[in-house]
Amino acid sequence: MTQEDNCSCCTPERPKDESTEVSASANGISQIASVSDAAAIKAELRKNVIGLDGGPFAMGTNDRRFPGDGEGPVREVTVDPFSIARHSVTNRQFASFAADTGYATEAEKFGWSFVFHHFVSEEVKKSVRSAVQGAQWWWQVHGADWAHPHGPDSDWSETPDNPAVHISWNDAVAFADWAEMRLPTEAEWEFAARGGLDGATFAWGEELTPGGKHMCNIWQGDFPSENSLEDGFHGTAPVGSFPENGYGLFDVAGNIWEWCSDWFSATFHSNERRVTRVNPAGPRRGQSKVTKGGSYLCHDSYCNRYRVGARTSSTPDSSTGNMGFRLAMSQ
Ligand SMILES: [Ca+2]
Ligand SMILES: [Cu+2]
Repeated sequence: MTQEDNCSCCTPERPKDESTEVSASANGISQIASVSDAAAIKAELRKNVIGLDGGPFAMGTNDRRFPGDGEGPVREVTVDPFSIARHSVTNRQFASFAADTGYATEAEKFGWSFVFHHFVSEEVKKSVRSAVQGAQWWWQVHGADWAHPHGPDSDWSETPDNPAVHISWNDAVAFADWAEMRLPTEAEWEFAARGGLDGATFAWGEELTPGGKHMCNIWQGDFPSENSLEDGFHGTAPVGSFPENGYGLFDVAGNIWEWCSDWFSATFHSNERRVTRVNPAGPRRGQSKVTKGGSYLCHDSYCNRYRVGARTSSTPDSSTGNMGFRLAMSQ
């Protein structure tokens, strides 16, 4: 498996020639007994949002470390009022959707997803045949999907309040449709994540660990071999484990990458005359979708994309153990 994308450290993509296997699915469905009923979860999702007034803000950064990401230039962008979830969709919430609809995610249809090597059990290791070139810590694990986040011998119900992962962009949209909500645009996501701080590096200010306090779930130690766990978490943390930002949003930095609705381009937004700065929604078409926030695998030594203006992307059918989503609504 090859991986030419320059941010494969963050989120590898599904190969283009991949064909779907017979669904190994139905695994999520077996959990019906312990799953809350759909109407209650939908009500919970719509209730657990923050209404924001929108307005102008400075979007992006002029950081030059990842030129292929197109973080810059910093530009004034205006968004209309909208509402956004305080935290990403959890395993418990996704289980309710899967049980209610019988929806099979793309990881289930393809029969595999990317799992970080530390989380694969000795037993499952024996069946792993492939890792991502240039990002050997990402293993192709058969039977890994949202319901089996570390592979077939793991189960979502062990971590019900952790963010649902191995969710492709297409899966996230299907969930949003079910909830009668939507994905945020990148501009909305970043407006909300900034929490009212103007042009700050992080969602809480300029210092990564103010007063020595960990503000998000990222990697400490030597990536990708040794995680010293100073923030308390190796993989995903339950949503809301770290302080909320100025608008009351949790985990906008680290934990998991979150999908936005926009197609990704590194340059589209830089042409002031040709693109709108009011409610921008990205290019009309593209190859990959924007993701924001960074994940539990980000470490300053190779990837500090937990900065609030950072971004990367992945193809809409890709899934990994560090990608999920949060929902938004128009007002
Ligand atoms: Ca961590
Ligand atoms: Cu990263």
